[in-house]
Amino acid sequence: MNDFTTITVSTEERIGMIRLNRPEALNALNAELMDEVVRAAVEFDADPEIGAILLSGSEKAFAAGADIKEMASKDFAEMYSRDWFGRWDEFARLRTPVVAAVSGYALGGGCELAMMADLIIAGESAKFGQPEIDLGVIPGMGGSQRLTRSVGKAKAMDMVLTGRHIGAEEAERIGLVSRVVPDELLETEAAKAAGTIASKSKPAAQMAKEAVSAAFESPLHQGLQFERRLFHALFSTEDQTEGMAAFAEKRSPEWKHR
Ligand code: CO8
Repeated sequence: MNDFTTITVSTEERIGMIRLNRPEALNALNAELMDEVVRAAVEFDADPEIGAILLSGSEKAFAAGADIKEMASKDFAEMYSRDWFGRWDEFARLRTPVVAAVSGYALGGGCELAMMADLIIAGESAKFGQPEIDLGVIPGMGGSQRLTRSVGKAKAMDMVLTGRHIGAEEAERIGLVSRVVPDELLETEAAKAAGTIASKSKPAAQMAKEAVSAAFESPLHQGLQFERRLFHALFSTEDQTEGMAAFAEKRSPEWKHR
């Protein structure tokens, strides 16, 4: 996993780290970057030694959107027949929990990519927005759907129709991000959160992600039924026995499945 040109990839303990690295374009998402991020993430997802994936950008930009220069001359037939950017769905379907560390601009596709992560940890400088309207288009990587489910109609309409950027504090207030931390602590705090997730029982963490994700995609009664079935299923794992025994014995659990 080292033949990448638009990202850098590394591992630290049980965390798979992917850093967007196109500084000349503020990490704008082009087709090559999408292929590389998806390839690296899918490899981490299949690696039993990895318990969480950490996605980050640079100090100035997580990602300033889809690459406008790459898209500008395309026509409908090409966008449609190549299902432009459809591969991001593979990233959204990862089973390993994903933490996004966002500082600077997370605009358009950058905001949408962050929203594919399970936790967004933002530095105080983070700016989120869906400014596609100013390019004569609309969000195309989930902005009208995931954003609306996360923050509700009022704020989603405001962002998608006006294109205004919101700061980290507002993003946390409306439920778009999980936590805001000082910029200088972003990397450490995001790695700490990813490390905490990676230290849990892996089947429990994967099922927790699956269950919360189901709330996004199904009616309440189906989501509740799905959650309950997953909960039942976890009683077939050694980690359930160990976790509950450790609680009763007032000690830390030793997970068998990580
Ligand atoms: N695409 C391509 N290049 C970009 C992008 C981008 N999205 N953003 C910045 N760049 C480039 C600039 O062109 C510039 O390059 P150069 O030096 O060669 O001129 C370099 O990055 C630095 O940018 P700026 O000089 O503009 O930096 P500033 O600090 O002045 O401004 C901003 C930073 C405000 C972030 C500004 O760059 C900007 O407004 N960028 C565009 C933001 C935007 O509109 N994003 C939405 C793009 S559309 C989208 O994301 C749709 C997603 C869905 C696609 C789904 C398809 C199915």
